[in-house]
Amino acid sequence: MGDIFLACKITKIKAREVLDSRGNPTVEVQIFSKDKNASAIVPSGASTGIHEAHELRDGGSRYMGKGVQKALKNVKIIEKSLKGMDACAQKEIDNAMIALDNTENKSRLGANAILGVSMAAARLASECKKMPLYKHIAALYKNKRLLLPVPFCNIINGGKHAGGKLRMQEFMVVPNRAKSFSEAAQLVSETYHILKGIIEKKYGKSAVNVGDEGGFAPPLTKAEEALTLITKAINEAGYEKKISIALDPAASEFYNKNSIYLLHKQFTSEKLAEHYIRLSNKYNIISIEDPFEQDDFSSFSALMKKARFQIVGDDLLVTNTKRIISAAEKRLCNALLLKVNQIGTLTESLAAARLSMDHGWKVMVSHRSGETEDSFISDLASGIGCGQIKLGAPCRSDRTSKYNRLLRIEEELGSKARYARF
Ligand code: 2PG
Ligand code: MG
Repeated sequence: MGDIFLACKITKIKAREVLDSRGNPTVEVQIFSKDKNASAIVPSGASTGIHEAHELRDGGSRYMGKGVQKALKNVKIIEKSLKGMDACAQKEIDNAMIALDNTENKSRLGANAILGVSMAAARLASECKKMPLYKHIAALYKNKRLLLPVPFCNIINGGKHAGGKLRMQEFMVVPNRAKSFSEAAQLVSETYHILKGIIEKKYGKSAVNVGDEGGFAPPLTKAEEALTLITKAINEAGYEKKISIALDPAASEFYNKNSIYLLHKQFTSEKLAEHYIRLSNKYNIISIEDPFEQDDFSSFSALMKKARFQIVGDDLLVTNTKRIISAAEKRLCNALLLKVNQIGTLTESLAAARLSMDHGWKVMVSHRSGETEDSFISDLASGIGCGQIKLGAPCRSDRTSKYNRLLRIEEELGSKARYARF
């Protein structure tokens, strides 16, 4: 035990500015022990919830104001208080940063500075313990049941992630009846390519350019059009018994202050709820995320009473235990979307997952629209055994890095690998 402690002692923390999948700067943190080092890169959202932890950007003209030099300086401040600590002591590390920041939303040091350190520490700890990251996370979470998650794969991009008129943000295929993660990846990839052919035939070559999460962004206006295309692709692929559909409308983005939701036409929240139910009956939709604006609680609670699909809270919950407690009391949803950068530390992310599971909710680990080659979330989802992960399309390295990491985890687990069911 003493040896492990010595090997995991943090000797240096370095941070650098690197680029994310949209070409914007983000924070990479590298943590060193005597003879090892590990890095992590922080993702970034576009349709961010107003209650998320603070992402510190420099302002000014450099990188159109999006530089992260201030966050890098703050990593230096963090380094002073973490040097000498054990990288395996995730809770102590994260609590020390939370105390140092001492704000409600991590606005002093920046959630991007703090999260980079938190994730890199977990990786260094896993190196020191000579175990894969997912096993280290499973140990932190006290989970004995490793599980390859069902991927929620966003193959038509709308809203803020694409340039068209389609206001709902994400149209996902869910291979929930595959037998393994590798089969799931195959089903999704084939369906994606068949969808490409269908879109190209109908709308021309430029319609298969992709949005921020690797999904296609054809010139559509209504959700129904996207759902019809996807259903056609699933059927042509012959996977109607193995693949379902999920949506993330990201409704905070098309809500106006007069309580109106602006899709291809105006919807009151009651009409929008009816719209979701109709779509779910017609198209085999099993999950809808953020169906309403982040503080439109009464609409969430009304839909929960009627819906048979899973209702996921993203902007609604922002991976924040306070919002989870209040949403559970009010029965606003039945699943947490877990995004590490919404809250800013691994420890708090794990607490959010635990609390949600204790309430009988499902947990879906999620990427951000601004991603990198870092596949941390694949280990996170497998380690906590939550059974669901939201990825983009099986296209572009920022997205496929997560698929590929899950394929490797499955291979590594061999006969012990188990794929979740939905
Ligand atoms: C979402 C995410 C990820 P963003 O709304 O769920 O798909 O988008 O990272 O832009 O918030
Ligand atoms: Mg969302």
